[in-house]
Formats: sequence, structure tokens, C-alpha cells
Amino acid sequence: MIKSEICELLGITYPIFQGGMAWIADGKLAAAVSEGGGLGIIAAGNAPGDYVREQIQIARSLTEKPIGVNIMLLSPFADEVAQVVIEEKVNVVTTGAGNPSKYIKDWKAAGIHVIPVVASVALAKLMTRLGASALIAEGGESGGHVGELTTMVLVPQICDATTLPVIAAGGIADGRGFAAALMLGACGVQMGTRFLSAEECSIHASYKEKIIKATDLCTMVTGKRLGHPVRSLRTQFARDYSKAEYGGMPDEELEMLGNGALRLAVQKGDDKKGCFLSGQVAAMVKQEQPAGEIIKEVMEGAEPVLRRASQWVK
Ligand code: TUI
Repeated sequence: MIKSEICELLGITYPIFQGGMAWIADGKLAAAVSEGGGLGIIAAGNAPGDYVREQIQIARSLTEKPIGVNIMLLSPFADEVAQVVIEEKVNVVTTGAGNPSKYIKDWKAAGIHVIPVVASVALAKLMTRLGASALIAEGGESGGHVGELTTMVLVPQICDATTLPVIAAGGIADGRGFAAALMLGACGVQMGTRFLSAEECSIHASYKEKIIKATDLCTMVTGKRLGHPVRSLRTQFARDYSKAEYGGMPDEELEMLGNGALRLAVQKGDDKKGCFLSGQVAAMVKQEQPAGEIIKEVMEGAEPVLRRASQWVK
């Protein structure tokens, strides 16, 4: 049994968070992950407060275990959702794609654990000073919005910059990745892509199939020119977008091309116009299985790896 300080802090059994994937991580998936002993996280994405409230209530009807909400700070509804998480008394708030400083005091006053995603040492130091409970260090192997640094490089630097527990994210899909994250100084992991194949994950069947069939070089990053790099499967849409991006399409037209693409992938499985967010680990996702089984497999896989680690020390 592997336990770490984050388990005690949050009241969870295993130190595994499920990533707050926009349009994907709903109340049903989050509840399944929390029931499985990890931390299930509902994604607010670009949705309004009412949607998030409804998903929190769905999760609460399915589990009594702690749940989290991820607030995507570029969302036009971020202020509204920041209030909803207080009213609904969620246990944990994670944030992404920005700096959550202005919300932290109110969340803490409401007894919420604040765990921001950081992609730089500067933000890690600021979040530590402002009273975050822990930090998620997410490297650019992850799906969706990506920072500049890889997990291997980011995690140790974040660990050196903070006294808080650090959760590693990006490029982790099995027990080996979990064990490696601990070696880098993290005390837990967050996985997004691995949970795309969960039975309780309600994405379109063709999205799941694409993830399960993916091979090593199946993802790419687009959107750098507009300042929001995003990792997704290398589909027709991603190739077309990349061509437009480097072919000089004006910013407004490029913006339009990306509008609604996440939803088209998740709800319609649209090959031509959908943007299928995915981390580099897609190739390591082999089958559909219950979220609880995924968590057990990762935890059980990590134990022999960690035991064997001591053999290197003579
Ligand atoms: O946020 C994510 N992943 C996401 S958000 C998303 S929705 C979206 N759609 C279109 C364009 C952009 C986003 C899909 N996937 N992961 C967490 C994450 N946060 N990764 C990197 C960061 C990050 C980057 C910069 C966090 C903080 C930050 O700091 C900015 C600052 O002001 O210091």
C-alpha cells in the first residue's frame, strides 16, 4: 500500500487525481474516480456556473467521498464558477491556464483546499506564499493547454521551490510513471488521458477508440501563435489548423477555426472539425475499464517498481 501526505490532507485513499478535462470530466466521471479512492475532479472548462453546480450535485449524489472542481481561468465564467464552488462547498479547487491569486482568500475562508496547476517556478512560489494546500506541476507531455517545460524538468524544480506537497502531471499513465513521479519528489500524480478510457467517461465512442488505437507519435501541439498551445491527437483538424497557423491565416480567422472544436470531438466524435485533446501517453492506454480498476492497476504497478529501486544502491 502506497500512502502519502496528500492522502491524509484531502481524505483520499490513493494519491491519484483525475485531470479536470474540459467538456469531459463531468460529475459521473469525478464520482467514479473518488469512489475508486482517488480524487475525482469536475472540469468547469468554458461552462457557466449553473452547469458546474449541476455536475457537483450529480457527483454528490453518487459519492460521499471528497471531490474537486477545476477552474479554467481563461473562461469567461471563471468569476461565476469561483463563487459556485464556495456555495456548493466542494472539497478541492484546482486551477489551470493562469494565475488564480484573486480568488484564493475567499476559497480558503470557505475551507476549500486550493491546488493550482503551475507550469513555472515563479507561480509556484507565489501560490505557496498565498496559502495553497498543494501544487500540481504539469509538464508539456499532457493533453490540452500545455506549458513550456516537460514533467521531468518541471517537477524537481517545483519541489525545490515550495514546501507544499507536489502532484506531478503530464506523461503519467501507469505504475512506472507513478513511481518516477515519486522519485522526482512528487507525492502523487494527476492523470487525464488514462481516464479517457474509463467506462464512466462519457466521451463519444470514436474519441475513446482513437485514444486506445493511438501510437507513440500520435499527438501534436497547435495554437502556439495565438499564445495558447494545446496538445491533441494528430487528426485532420490538427493538421489543417497547423497549416493555417504557419501559413499566415489572420488571428481572427484562426480563432474561429478553433471555436467549438473541443465540443465537436467530445460529443460528436467529429473527425474533420473536432479537436481531440490528448496527452503523449495515449499510446499507453490499451483498453476501456472502470475508473476504480485504472487506479488499482496504477497503484499495484508502482509497488514492485519502487521496491526494485533500492537494488541500484550498492
Ligand atoms: O489548463 C490546462 N489544460 C487545459 S485548459 C483547456 S481549455 C483551453 N482551450 C483553448 C485554449 C486554451 C485552453 C484545455 N486544457 N492545464 C493546466 C495548465 N495550466 N497547464 C499549463 C498551465 C498554466 C500555464 C500558465 C498555469 C499557469 C500559468 O501561469 C500563467 C501566469 O499568469 O503566471
